[in-house]
Amino acid sequence: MRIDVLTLFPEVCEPFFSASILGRARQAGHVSIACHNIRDYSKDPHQKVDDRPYGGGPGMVMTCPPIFDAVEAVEKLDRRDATRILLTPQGERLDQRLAKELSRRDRLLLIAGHYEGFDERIRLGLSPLELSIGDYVLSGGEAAALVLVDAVVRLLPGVLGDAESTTEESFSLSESGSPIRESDVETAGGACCLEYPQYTRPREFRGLEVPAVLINGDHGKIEAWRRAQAMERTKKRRPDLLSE
Ligand code: 6GU
Repeated sequence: MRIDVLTLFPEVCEPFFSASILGRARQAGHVSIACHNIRDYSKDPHQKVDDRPYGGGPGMVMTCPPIFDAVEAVEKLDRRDATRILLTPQGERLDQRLAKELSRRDRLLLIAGHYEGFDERIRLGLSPLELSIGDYVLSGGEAAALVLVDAVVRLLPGVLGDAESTTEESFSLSESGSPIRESDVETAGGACCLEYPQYTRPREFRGLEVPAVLINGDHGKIEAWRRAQAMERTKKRRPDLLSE
């Protein structure tokens, strides 16, 4: 997969893409990620990329020319067709199902804006998917772009080792695309979504003991305990996931 990110802050994005699992995925060649500064495509003498809204009102609006020029120039860097994605709080909410779907594309082109919004003709002319990462307002799309890239790249084949496998974790997807744990798919009634509680050494910390069932080595009992804990936790914290 190839991912290009158009942003006013490439220096903020780049270190995130170089660390940890993403950095390893790039080095191993599972994904190539490039950040591009939208300002480099501004033909304004002061490299402006925003302007005041027609009709008045507060704030500034991202202008069309630098974004169109950046999209067209960056798309030419590779022959594969890019799925264009505009990060905006008005977009469809990103979830695990959507991340999985995006992980099957050859190429993503992310556009992260700042200021009060985008000139509407960016939507009309570039026909991007519009994605949001949740119902709150960020001061720019960069943090959302980082979230999206992380969620997608870790789903690419070979990126996670066995130890980090995605099949047991919260929101792992079954074949049907519903957010249930694969390990719970056979026990249809016991489908649930949030992770069970985890413990590691030491066995006792400030008076808090590791549950005895985890130490006894009875894997059947451990499995049953984890299933019950996960169900209880999901009921309490995210009943919406069980009603789906
Ligand atoms: Cl994608 N952008 C901004 N500015 N705020 C957001 C968002 C995106 N997703 C949630 N809040």
